[in-house]
Amino acid sequence: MLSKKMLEELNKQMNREFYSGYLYMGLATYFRKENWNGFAHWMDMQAKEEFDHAMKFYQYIFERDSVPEWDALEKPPSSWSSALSAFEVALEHEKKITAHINDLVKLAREEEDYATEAFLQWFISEQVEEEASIREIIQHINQAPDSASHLFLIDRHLAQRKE
Ligand code: OFO
Repeated sequence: MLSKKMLEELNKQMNREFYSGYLYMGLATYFRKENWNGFAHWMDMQAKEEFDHAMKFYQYIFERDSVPEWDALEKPPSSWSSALSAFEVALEHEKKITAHINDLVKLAREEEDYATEAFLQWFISEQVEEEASIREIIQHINQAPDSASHLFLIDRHLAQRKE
């Protein structure tokens, strides 16, 4: 069974992952409203990933003979000033999630909860990938930040995202 503290912290993270999904759906809505359907598709796929992350925590908590608890989710923003600022917000959000995952690993080590530490390793690698892929999109946008045709090419490229 998980310790009380570990359960509380894993539970918070489960709810943060659901919020991440909400945030990406807010971003998808913004891009779709602006007719950037490739960016919107990329955000849809990202939201699905986040809901999968949340479910990994949900299932893991049960596997450890504990019960997850649902929190109310904050309303995500739904408008940004540009594609660049939308992706910058996503990157800042992911950095915060990375810090939370690192804190969880620290707690697992302090508690000598090796199973939770092993469970969290997948998230450590996932955060490296997520930050890198968002950073790459920001770099592409920044190659010609004021060019609509450049943004159009990135939009077409992101429409190809499969998973
Ligand atoms: Fe974006 O990786 Fe989960 O939150």
